[in-house]
Amino acid sequence: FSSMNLMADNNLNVKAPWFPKHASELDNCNHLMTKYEPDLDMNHPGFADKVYRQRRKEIAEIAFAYKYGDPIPYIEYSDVEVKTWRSVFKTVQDLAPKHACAEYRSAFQMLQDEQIFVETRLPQLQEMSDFLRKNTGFSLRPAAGLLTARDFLASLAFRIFQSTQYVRHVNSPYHTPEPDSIHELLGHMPLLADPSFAQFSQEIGLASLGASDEEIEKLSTVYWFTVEFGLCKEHGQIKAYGAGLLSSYGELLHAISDKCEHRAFEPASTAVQPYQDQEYQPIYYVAESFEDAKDKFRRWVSTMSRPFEVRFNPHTERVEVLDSV
Ligand code: TIH
Ligand code: FE2
Repeated sequence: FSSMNLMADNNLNVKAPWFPKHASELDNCNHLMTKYEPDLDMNHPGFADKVYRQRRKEIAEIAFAYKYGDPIPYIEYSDVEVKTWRSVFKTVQDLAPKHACAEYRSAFQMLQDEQIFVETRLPQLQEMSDFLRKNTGFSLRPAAGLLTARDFLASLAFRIFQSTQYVRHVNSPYHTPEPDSIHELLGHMPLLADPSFAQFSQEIGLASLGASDEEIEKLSTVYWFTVEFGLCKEHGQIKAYGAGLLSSYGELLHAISDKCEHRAFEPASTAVQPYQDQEYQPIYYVAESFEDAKDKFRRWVSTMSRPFEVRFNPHTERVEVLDSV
């Protein structure tokens, strides 16, 4: 370590909240939000379904036990789970050619060519992780449910995506307010295989390390309106790149209808736009392109107050901290 790093570390203790410096420290970044869980929320479609709740517990245990470096445990999905997957998969196959951005379509095709995306079974997180690693260096860890924004964003800094592994309830295949493996697989994974998008995701993560609570709130709002619900232009047409749109037949059709508002993506204003996560969004932000969204995002991040810079070293999977004052 250089003395500069040591100094930065000392300063950080007083100036910034703790954050992981190595990918293995993500073992401590798995705090859950207790929102919209089948055990706690009477409106959850699984609330009255004992079998479903038991299944959710089983799969959550796997995520809690997971440690850095472990292979991701294989899940034997039930017939009901595969049925849910199949019905969502088919709608995506129908809608994507017309409404998904080019980067999504091309990764989707690769996933089909490699037989990872097939109608008859859910992809396993481990095979998906291997696929991503080959394409962009991203990899996956299992998550038990919706994580706090700070923990979730921190993992992106290491090109690691924390992914749920359970399946939404069979009674609500076309929209669920909580993340599930179908959302992760069909919504997030194709774009994490795209180099430009992977870079954008990692930059949001890097910006979050050691940020204040207010800044985390802003970054997660930007994440929400881009990675989750973003639209972009392609040859003058509006296409979806947000994972929450691509995994939800219901919301995708809503987002391109005239029942919602489209605004130009502008990080400073997007970051302070309140949002809810129970229903379809009333407002969507439209980027000119990923590259343009990245440029604008970078310029905006550089106005943040953090008194140090971070740099990811892919050889060591370590984040290096550089004092910039
Ligand atoms: N609403 C999405 C779906 O039904 O697939 C899932 C989520 C997107 C964002 C948060 S949860
Ligand atoms: Fe998501």
